[in-house]
Amino acid sequence: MKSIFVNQVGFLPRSQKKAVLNFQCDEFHVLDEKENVVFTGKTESFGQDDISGESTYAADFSGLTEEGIYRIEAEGVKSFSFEIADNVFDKLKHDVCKCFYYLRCGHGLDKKYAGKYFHGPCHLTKATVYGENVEPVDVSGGWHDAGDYGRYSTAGAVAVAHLLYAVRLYRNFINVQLDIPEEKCDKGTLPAILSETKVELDFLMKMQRDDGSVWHKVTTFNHASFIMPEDDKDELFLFNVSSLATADIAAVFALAYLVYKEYDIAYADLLLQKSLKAYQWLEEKPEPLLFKNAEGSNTGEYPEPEDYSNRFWASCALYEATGEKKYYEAAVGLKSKLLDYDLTATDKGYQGNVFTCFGWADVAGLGSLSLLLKNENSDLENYVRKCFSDEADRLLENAKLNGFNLCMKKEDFIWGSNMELLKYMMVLAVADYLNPNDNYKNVITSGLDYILGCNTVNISYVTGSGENAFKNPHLRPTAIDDIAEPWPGLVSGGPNVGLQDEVAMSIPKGTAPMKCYLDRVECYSLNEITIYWNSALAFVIASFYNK
Ligand code: G3I
Ligand code: 9MR
Ligand code: ZN
Repeated sequence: MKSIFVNQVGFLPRSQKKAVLNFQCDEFHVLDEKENVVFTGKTESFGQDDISGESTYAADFSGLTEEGIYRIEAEGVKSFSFEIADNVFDKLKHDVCKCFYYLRCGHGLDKKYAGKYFHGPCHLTKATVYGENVEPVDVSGGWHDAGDYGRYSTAGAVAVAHLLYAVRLYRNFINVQLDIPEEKCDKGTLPAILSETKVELDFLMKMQRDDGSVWHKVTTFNHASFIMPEDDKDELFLFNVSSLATADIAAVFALAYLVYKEYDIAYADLLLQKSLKAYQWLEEKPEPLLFKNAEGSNTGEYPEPEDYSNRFWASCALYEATGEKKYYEAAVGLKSKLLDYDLTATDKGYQGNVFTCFGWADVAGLGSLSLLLKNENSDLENYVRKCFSDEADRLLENAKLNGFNLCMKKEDFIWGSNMELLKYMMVLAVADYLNPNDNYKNVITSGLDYILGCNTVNISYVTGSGENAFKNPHLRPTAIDDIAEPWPGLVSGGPNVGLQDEVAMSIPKGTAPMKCYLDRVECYSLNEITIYWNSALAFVIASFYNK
């Protein structure tokens, strides 16, 4: 079928603007709302690539800078509409951040703030410490992880970190308005985004044991069936502590200390104290304590093969927070371990430079951000600066290999491929922060174009953003709440060649990576949502507000 793929939200007036066609044409036109031709251009043929499986033709209309709502037309084929405006991403920014509120666990969602998506209190019972004969523990609160109702420490720490590093690097991001309860009652105390991250930080504090270690997760023994959160009454379990969770919590609390101390010194001090306690536990237990699901339990595992990147992040974050040399030295030691691992491991969960990784497992990139923010010209800081510029160069090269100017390769189309892309866009944003460069900006723009509809399934991967946005996330409440559309701002996991659920398996093997996607509620391996996919997009959008 002849199609024109375009970002269905739109473009900033001065940014690169392009659509991608899968057919040849003499000329393409940009039409305004009254169907007047406001721009005419010729396409550039790329040929076929191995991620889209299509012959592609790029239609560049960067020269159109006037604000308005438009479509692309060529040979009678029309694209979905898009906007050019200075505030084109304002709604997206709001929606993507508001999702954390909708995912809150505990006291329920109020109609006043959640509208028709309100629900009753959930998961307030105390959790049984799995395999131990001790008193059950109150770990209420925080955010549901995803389409399931689990709450996982490493995933939560990383999502909070994306948001807090965004606040630190891109100061304007702090002004995002969210219409959440705290924005009304704490006005003047905390900016809304920090009220929202505090919800998760408060929960993560409860996940820490008295000895400083941190439980890996709290979930029911098996995933709930498709029921509302308030109806999920199964026993909650706190599963084993891990050095992964303990290190991530040490890191994110140290980071949060630096952010919250401007607003609430008592809360910031508490965060630092708990961070130090977690770190002390890690010092006393230098061997990795990894995580495996308890026999028979099927909730998210978030397994990692080593804990070096987690310990590296913790050391860098505490170094930034305290200035104590011992943390810097620990980070230098962990740098060597990470390099050895990078050279020898066969089960690496990342492509590219390990010191620029921002995922739920590989978190050394977050440590690198703490070093960059320390900004004292140390050897390690200069080393990670170079890592960002090397990795950004690799990504610019990737973008030349397909017709979408997309910095992904076929290996990146795994479960949560949209996050693989968003992590790369974060790297490019950091590289651009360090050394502003239009090439970085253009590849970030192409990445956002892809997320918002410039892809071969012609779908925007953010609910409520774009004429043809996905509508059927694997998300328990929206699957059963009788409301036609999910709330806006959710990021889909996206195409995955692994086809790891039953309905995904209906996609023929060998289908082009970009097309391995279905907007089906059953497809947890293609169409789930999670907090750390939303937070990664929030970081990227924040980078656009760097004024
Ligand atoms: O590390 C390997 C890499 O070496 C290999 O080349 C590549 C291709 O096969 O796979 C990589 O592993 C992938 C791994 O993520 C690390 O990225 C696995 O295939 C992939 O199955 C795994 O997916 C994770 C999924 O859980 C299953 O474990 C997703 O990243 C992760 O986001 C997702 O998380 C779930 C939680 O468990 C439960 N809550 C919902 C959440 C989102 O779906
Ligand atoms: O709904 C679950 C989703 O959140 C997880 O990412 C996924 C992998 O852990 O598992 C989903 O639950 C499925 C379960 O694993 C197998 N039975 C079907 C469940 C979804 O309907
Ligand atoms: Zn809940």
